[in-house]
Formats: sequence, C-alpha cells, structure tokens
Amino acid sequence: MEDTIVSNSEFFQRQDDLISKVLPNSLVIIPNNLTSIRSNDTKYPYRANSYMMYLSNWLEPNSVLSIGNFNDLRETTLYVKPRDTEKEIWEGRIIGPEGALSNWPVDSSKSISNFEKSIKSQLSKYSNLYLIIGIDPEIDIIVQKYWDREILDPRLYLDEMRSIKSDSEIELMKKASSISSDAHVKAMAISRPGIGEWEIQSSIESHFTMCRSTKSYNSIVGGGDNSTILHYNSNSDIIDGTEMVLVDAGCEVNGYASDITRTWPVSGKFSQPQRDIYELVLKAELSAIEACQAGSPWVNMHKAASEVLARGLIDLGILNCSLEEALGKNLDGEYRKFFMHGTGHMLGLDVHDVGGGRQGGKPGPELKPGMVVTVEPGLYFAAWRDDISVPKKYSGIGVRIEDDVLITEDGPVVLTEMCPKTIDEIESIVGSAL
Ligand SMILES: [Mn+2]
Repeated sequence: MEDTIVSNSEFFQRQDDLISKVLPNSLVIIPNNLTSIRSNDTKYPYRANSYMMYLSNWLEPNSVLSIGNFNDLRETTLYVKPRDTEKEIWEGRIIGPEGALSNWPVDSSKSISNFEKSIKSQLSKYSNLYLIIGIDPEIDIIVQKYWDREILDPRLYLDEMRSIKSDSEIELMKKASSISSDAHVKAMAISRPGIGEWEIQSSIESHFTMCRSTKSYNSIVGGGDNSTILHYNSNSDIIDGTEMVLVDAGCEVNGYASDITRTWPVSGKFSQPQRDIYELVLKAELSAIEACQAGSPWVNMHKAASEVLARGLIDLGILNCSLEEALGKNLDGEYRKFFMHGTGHMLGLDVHDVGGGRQGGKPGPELKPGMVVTVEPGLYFAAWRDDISVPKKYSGIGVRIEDDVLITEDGPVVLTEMCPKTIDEIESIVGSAL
C-alpha cells in the first residue's frame, strides 16, 4: 500500500459520516474511473476517481465501492480485480479481494466478477439507492437492471464533506505545495534568454517525479504572447530574451493537488512595462488573499482582485473610462477584456475541486475554516487579438500569480508562501543556476 498520512480510521469515519447523512436503509455505490487508451494497446497513466480515493484510498481500476447503512449498521464492500498470475506477470501485482480486506478501510471485499450477482441481492434489501452515474457506464447498466426506482446522487453530501479539509488532508496539501514551490524556484533558476518552454516544463515535472509526486494537471508554460492563452499547453516555443514566461504547474501528493502560477522574465530583469503589469497583478492577488476570511462569501476575493485591477488599468492608461464602467455593475465591465477568468477555485483531490465557486452570478458559498482555495488574478494583453487595443508596450504581456490558501478562523494561511513572488526575489533567482 502506498504511504499515506490518512489513517484507515479516518476513512471509516468518512464512510460513517456519509451514511449518517443519506436516508435510512440506503446503499451508496461509487464506481472507480475507467482506464483510457492512449494508442493501440498503451494507456494513459491511471488516476483513480476522487470520490473513491476520498472514501477508501483504493487506486486500482476495475473496482466499485459500496457503502450501506442497513439497520443503521455500516456495510462497506469493495469489489476489486481478482488475482491473476498470468496478468500479473505482464502488468504487475494485483492486490485482490484478500489483500484489499486486510489493508484497506472496508468491511468486506469481493471479486468484481461477482458484482452483478452480489448487487442484485443487496439491492433487494435496501430501500434507497445512491449512485454517481456516468463514471462507469457498465456499472450504471447493471445497477439499473435491478433498480427501477429513483437513483439519488451521493455527491450532494460528499462534496460538502470534501470541501472541508481534515488535518491530515491539510498536511498532504502542504507537502504538495512545498514540492510545487521548489519546482517553480528551480525552473526560475535555470531560465535564460532563448530557453525552450519544454525545458522549463521538463525541469518542473522532473522535480515532481523526484519527490515521488505526480502533476495534478497539464503544466502550462507559455512564453511571450503564449502567456495570454489561458490553457496553453503545447509548451513548444523558444522564449525570447525580452519576454516573460507564465508557468502554471502543480503536483499532487496522495491525490491532493497544489496549483501554483508564477510569471517571470527569462532574462532575470523586468522591463518597465512588464513591471507595471506584474506589480498590478501582485497587488490584486494580495488584496484577494486578504479577502479570504472565514464567514465571507466566495465573491469577496473576486471583488477585491477586480477592484484593484480595474483601477490599475485606468491608471496605466489601458482603459479610458470611469471606474464604474471599468468594473461594471456585476463585475462584468471593461476590465473583463483583460481578466476573463475567476479569481479562484476550490482545491483538494481535484485541482478544480468540488464544493465551491460562483455559478450563475451568485455570490457562491461562504468561506469556512478548513476550505482550501486558489487565488489567481491575471491580466492578458494578447497581441493576436483584434478586439482590443492597448498601448503597444503592453502588447504580448500575460501575467498570472496564483497561490493556494487555507481558510482558518485566524485569517488566510498561504500554503504556497515559500514560492517567491516579489520582483526583487524573482530577479535574484532567475538564471542563478546557470
Ligand atoms: Mn488554478
């Protein structure tokens, strides 16, 4: 079993919490993610489903977790791939039902080949069924064969549980934050005029691997105008000595993500226009972090960042309008041409984690102690866009600064604070490993 800081008793506690929230006599079924083909007979690296990881830390594909509360007693069953010597010779060890039962937080364990038979008899004794539909279509079909009543969604409860992190989850997220911070510092240190975007990507991801972690999303390394493409990830261009690079990369540890963005000039020296934009985004970021207070609505951090950015865009002569017009009635004014995404998202087992965010213009959930959010304002002046006009000196500049923030009773705690972001710090690190 992989090292983890989360104990089996904590996993059992999560299962107990879940079954105390669902209706009496309910069965909750959580299928695991499918594997996916990369080409012919090679597969993408497998990543277990986050709900499966949250409730059982089971990481092998071809598996299903079921948790029932029949007569108020917990009944957790893990259906897993059976042992198979022939297969194991080629593909590696399979834990199997016996291994699962002795080391994982489950009450019983069976071969996945018995799933249909077992679920058929289980369903006949339960009065309610919860299933996350759409993860594994085959499981959906089997379950619906034996259940013609309404299927309920357990995510209603699970997302709320997952949005508040326990001490051990926070510890894992601190570990991920620290590895990602070091990776960014190393990448700054090897930066030089003419460096390839892929070289920076390789340095960052090799550090993740070296620390026995894995990237939690595809690394974004965009030099010059590429930095204005929000989800750029071909990382295939050479970066000119006059340009900055925007790097959005983070690793996960035991499934828990970190998510950091830094932007720096590959020469190690900010030009005045780069400095103007960088300082403005940094000011917006610090103001948004300050707004991450327990008890305040989600939208507050976005408001804080937006106000700083809108005012700054006017001061720099990029917007020629009133502050009201720049900001807009619903934070939808002129400034959105240059800051077109949200200020942050929840962070956890998924990099864009469950349980948060603004949807449909609503203020979003209240920030609570134990939540971890990202704060990531940015400004993007794409040279290739013909729908905007900005002073020439700012054309082709894109800056985003992103940190991971834990909400506590005593105010925001920046988990990624060891990753430098002041202009002085960055200028002293860039190129220092050459
Ligand atoms: Mn992010």
